Amino acid sequence: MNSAVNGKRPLTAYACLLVASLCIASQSRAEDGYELWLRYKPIGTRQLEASRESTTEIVAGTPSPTLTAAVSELTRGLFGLLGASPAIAPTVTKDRSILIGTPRSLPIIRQLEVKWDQLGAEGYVVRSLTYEGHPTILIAANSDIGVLYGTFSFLRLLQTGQSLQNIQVLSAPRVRYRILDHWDNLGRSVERGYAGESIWDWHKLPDYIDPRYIDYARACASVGINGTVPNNVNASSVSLTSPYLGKLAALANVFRPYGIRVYLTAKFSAPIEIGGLQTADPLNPSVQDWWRRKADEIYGLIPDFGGFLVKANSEGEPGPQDYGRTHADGANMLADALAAHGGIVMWRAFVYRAGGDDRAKQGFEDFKRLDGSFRDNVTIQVKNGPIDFQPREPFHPLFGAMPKTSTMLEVQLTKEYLGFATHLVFLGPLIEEVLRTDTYAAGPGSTVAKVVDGSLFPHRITGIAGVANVGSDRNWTGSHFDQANWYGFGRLAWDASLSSRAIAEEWVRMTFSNDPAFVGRVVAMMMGSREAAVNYMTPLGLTHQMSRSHYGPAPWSTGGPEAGWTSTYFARADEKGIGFDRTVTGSNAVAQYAPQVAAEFSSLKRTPERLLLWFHHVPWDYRMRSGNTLWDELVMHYTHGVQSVSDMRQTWSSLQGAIDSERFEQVSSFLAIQEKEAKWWRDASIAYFQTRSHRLLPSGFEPTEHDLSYYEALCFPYVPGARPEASSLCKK
Ligand code: GCV
Repeated sequence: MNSAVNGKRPLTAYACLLVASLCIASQSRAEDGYELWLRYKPIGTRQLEASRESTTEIVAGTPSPTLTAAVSELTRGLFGLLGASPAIAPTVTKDRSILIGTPRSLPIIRQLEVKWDQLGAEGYVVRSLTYEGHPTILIAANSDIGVLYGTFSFLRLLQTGQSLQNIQVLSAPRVRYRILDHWDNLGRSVERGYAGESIWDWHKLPDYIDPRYIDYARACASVGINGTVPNNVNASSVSLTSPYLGKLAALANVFRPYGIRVYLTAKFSAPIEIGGLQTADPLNPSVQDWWRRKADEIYGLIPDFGGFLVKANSEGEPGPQDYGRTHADGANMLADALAAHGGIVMWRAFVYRAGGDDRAKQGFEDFKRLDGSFRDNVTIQVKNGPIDFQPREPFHPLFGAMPKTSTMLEVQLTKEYLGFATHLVFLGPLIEEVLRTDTYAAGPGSTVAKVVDGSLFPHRITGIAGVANVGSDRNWTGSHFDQANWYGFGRLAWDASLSSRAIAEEWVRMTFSNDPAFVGRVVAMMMGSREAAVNYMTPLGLTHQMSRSHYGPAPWSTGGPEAGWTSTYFARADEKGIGFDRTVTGSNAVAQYAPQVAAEFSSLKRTPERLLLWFHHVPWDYRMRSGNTLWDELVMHYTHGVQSVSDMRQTWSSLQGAIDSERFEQVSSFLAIQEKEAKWWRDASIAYFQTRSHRLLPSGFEPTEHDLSYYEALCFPYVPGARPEASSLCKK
C-alpha cells in the first residue's frame, strides 16, 4: 500500500505549494533573467509527445516539506515544458506514472532494483522502467533531499532536450559541504558585489520573507548547493546578536526544505564587542564559555545550523595571533563550542602580513606547520591559488600539503579580478583547471579534486565554497552570463568529474535555447572567454595588475601601506625583464610544492608558459616556444585577448533573433563594454611595460591608442563592491 494514503495531508500540501510557486512565477517578467536556468519553457514537439506519454500521473511518497517542494517543482516543470498537468495520485492508477520518493515514503519502490547503497545520503536515481507493465519514470533516493535533487536532474534532462526512452541516471556527490559564501554586509552593501544590493533584507527579517529567498533556494538546490553563509567574512559581531540570530533562523526555515543549511561568519573579537569581555583570547576560559553559550543559543533557534566561517588575522581582521596563539588554537576553540551540536568550522587560510618576502608564501607558512593540530570538525578553507582569485594562478601549495587536516577549496564566482559583471567570463574552465591539477602529494594522480573530496587523505569534512555573485539585480548576478558561474560552481561542486564544456552546454540549453547552432556558438564563446580575459589582463603568468579598486589596469601601481597590494610588486618589470622569481634564486616559493611540481616550476624551460612570469623573472629577449621573444609574445597575447572579445561580439551579433531581445540586447551592450575595456587593459599594460622593455611593438601590431600618462590619469573612485578606502585611491 502506498503510504501516502495514510498521510494526513497527502494532496492538499502539494496543491498549496503548487499554487504558491505559481504565484512566485507570475511575479517574474518574461525573459528578464529572473528565472535563471529554471525557465521551463515549452520544449520541441517530437520530444514533447514522447515525454507527455510518460507523465500522466505523479505518484509521490508521504509529503514532507522537501518532498512537497520536489513535487511542486516537478509539476511546475512539466506544466511549463510539456504543457502537461499530471494528476497527483496517492497510488498508481493510470498507465503512465512518475514515481517519486524514498523507500520509506513510497514503499512500492522498494521492490524495484535500485543500487540504494551507492546513493548515500544525498544521491538519487532517475530511471525509465516498466512498472506493472506500464512505462514509468522513477525518481528515487534514500532521503527526501536526494529526491529533490533527482527531480531537478529529471527536469534538466527534459530541458536539455534529451530522450526519456532510456534514462539511467545514478548520481551522488563526492563532496559533503557545497557552500555559497556571500560577502554581504548587514546594511545590504556587498563587498566585491556587482549585482546590486544584498538579497538579504535583514531589516525586514524575520517578519517579511521575500519570495526571492525561496527562488534562491530552488536555484541552489537545482545544482546541489547545500549551504549558505549569508554574511561577509569581513564580519560584523552584530550578526551574532540575538535579534540577528532570529532573523537568520527565519532564513533557515525557508531554506530547510531545500536542503540548505545556514552558517555564519564569526568575528573573532565578538566576545569583546558584544559579550562585554576584556579579551578574545581563545585559551581564556571565559572566552571559551562565551562561544559555547553563543553556540547553544544559535542551536536553540536553528537546530541544523551549519557552523562558522572565519577570516582571522587577515587584512586587519582580529584573530588568535593577536594573543600570541595559533590559528589552530582559534579554530579549535570554536570547533569545541560547536561539536556537541554537530557544527563545523571553516577556517580560512587567506592570510598575509606586510613585509614578507613573498605574499604567495604566507598562507602555507602559517598553516602547514599546524597540520594535525585541528579538531576533526575543522576544515581549512583554501583559495584556489596562493594570491587572490586572479585570472590565472597556480594551485595553492596547501592542497595536499596537510594530509592530517581537511582542506576545502574556495573559488570566487563574483568576478572581482575578472571584469566584474560586464565581462563575459565563464569560470567553469578555471575551476576545472584547479580541480584537475596534480599536486603529486601522494604520487602522480593526486589531483586537487582528490584532496578536496577526501579520497586522497580521508577526512570527515569535505567541501567546496564559492564566493557568491548573487545580488538583488533582477537577473540575480548582474549579467545573464554570470548566472552560468553560479550554475557551473554548483555542478562542479557536486561532481568534479564533469567537464565545464558539458556544464556550459546544459546551461545554455536551459537558459537560452536548444537550437544546436545557437548552442554550439555560445558554448564556444563561453569556453574561450576565461583565456581571453587572462590574455588581455595578465598573460603568461603575470598577476594582480589591476588598480587598487580592482577595476581596470594599473601596472604602474606602487607604494601605499602594503606592497602586496601593488602591481609593481607582482610584475617586477625592469630593464632586464619581467616576472617574479619564485625559484631558489628568488623567494623559493616553489619549495612549497611537492618535489615533482617544484622541479617543474623551478625550471625556466619546463614551467608551462601560461605560468612563466609567476615563477620566473625572464629577460625581455628570452625565446619563447614559438620562437618569438618574450616581449613580442606578451604584446601578442594582449592583442589576442582583445581580438577574442571582438570575435565574441561578432558571434553574439550573428545570433540576433535567436533569443528574446531583452536579454540579447543586454549581452550585446556588455560585450561592447568588455571590448572597450579589454583594449584599455592591452593598451595601458603595453604602454607601461614598454617604459621598462624599451622595445618596439612587433611589426603589424597596432600602437597603443594613448600614451601612458593618459591611462595613469584615469580614475574611478566609485567602483561597485570596492572597499570604502578605494575612493581615495585614485593616485598611483
Ligand atoms: C572579503 C580580497 C578581496 C577582499 C576580500 C578578501 C578575502 O582581498 O579584495 O575584498 O575580503 O579577498 O578573501 O577575505
